[in-house]
Amino acid sequence: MYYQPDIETMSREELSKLQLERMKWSLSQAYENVDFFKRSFDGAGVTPDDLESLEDLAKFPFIVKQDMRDAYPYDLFAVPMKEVARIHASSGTTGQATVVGHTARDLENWGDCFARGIAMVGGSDESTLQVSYGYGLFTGGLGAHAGGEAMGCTVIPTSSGNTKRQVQFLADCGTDILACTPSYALYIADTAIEMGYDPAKDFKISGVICGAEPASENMRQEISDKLGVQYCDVYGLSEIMGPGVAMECAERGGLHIAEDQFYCEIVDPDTGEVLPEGEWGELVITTLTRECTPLIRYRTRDVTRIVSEPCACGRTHRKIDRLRGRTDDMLIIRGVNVFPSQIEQVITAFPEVATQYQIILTNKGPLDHVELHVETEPDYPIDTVRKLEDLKRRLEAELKANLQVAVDVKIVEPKTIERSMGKAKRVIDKRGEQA
Ligand code: DLL
Repeated sequence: MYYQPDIETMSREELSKLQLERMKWSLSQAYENVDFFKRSFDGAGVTPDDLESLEDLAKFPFIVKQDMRDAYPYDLFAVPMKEVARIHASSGTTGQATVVGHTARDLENWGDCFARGIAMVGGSDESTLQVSYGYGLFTGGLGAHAGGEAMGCTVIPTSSGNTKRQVQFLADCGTDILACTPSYALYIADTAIEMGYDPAKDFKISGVICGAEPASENMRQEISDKLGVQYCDVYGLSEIMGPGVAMECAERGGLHIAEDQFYCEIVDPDTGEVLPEGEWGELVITTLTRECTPLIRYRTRDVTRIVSEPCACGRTHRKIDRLRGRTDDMLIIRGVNVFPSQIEQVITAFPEVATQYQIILTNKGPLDHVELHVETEPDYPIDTVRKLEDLKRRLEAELKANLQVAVDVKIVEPKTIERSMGKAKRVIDKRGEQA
């Protein structure tokens, strides 16, 4: 039921004590060993000695993604290279890659964090875990793998890709738990169905551990129904560790933060002020145990809120709500703020429409123009222009009613939007491109 019951069900009082002790250690680890933190704390007029309570953390300056890029590759490391067991790096598609190092102890903690989530979907040392996240510099594959090994599972490291073979392993090797992105889970489920299986009946699988990108409630439901599984949402980011920073138990209603390892705050993305508990804002994370790359108040740009009501599962660690998206993914359509996941939630309520879509942003004069490409489901053939126009009109009306935005819907043929085996690319920004 639990992987580390002593830690996962610790009283709030004990947990706060542990967090404070570890936070003091982490601030010193950063301040004494990393030039960046020495300069940034000194600039703000604070030293680790100024931390007497957890709330005092708000006196310390933030670190942002650009600081990590500037420190490329090793300037944020707090230990000598001899102690660095592995490095990971973010993809760098939006700029210079950011490199993060892990000591052997950091890797062990990471495996433990992910293993807690395996227990949350009912896994044990008797489970077979198929890891269909990509292996490599991306943290998905190796992070989930470490969790499986920590738990003592049989791990099948299929990595992402070769989807028919993924299905074959699910069918033949008795996979209990599948770990991959939600868009890939859906692709695997659809491929299995196309191959003539009914995964919910034919496969042993009982849980999926999906993360690395947002998924709407309808998309999660579709994955759970098609595969016949419990859905566990896993959150993480390469800067902070990788998958396992927070994971969702069977009670749902949010993802338990590994609070013995990470301290979370929610701040106003514009002012940086810490917001009262329960309010939505930007998640800021401080690592409490990381030896190689301690990060103090890292601005994740992820939008969520903290859920602190006690959970029926017995775990005492607070939760973050399911992520809405990233502050930098937020579309501002004629003044209205919209996350792609909100668009997904609206369109996936239409049975005629598949859970695959793309948002194309262009300029029309001075205004942003939003075109939404959606596919029809093969089971709902749209054979007349009138039916097609009717569906388009209903989709546009529903988007307008729910999100107050005018979106130009384009209905495309089934299976023409590119499928993803990792993180799906939902938004294509062509603003600023020459016509
Ligand atoms: O995506 C780590 C990971 C791998 C998490 C596998 C979960 C499963 P990065 O590539 O650094 O690391 O991307 C991190 O992905 O800041 C979020 O914006 C987004 N993200 C991660 N998990 C979720 C989730 C990995 N469960 C960025 N829901 C983060 C929504 C997520 N977005």
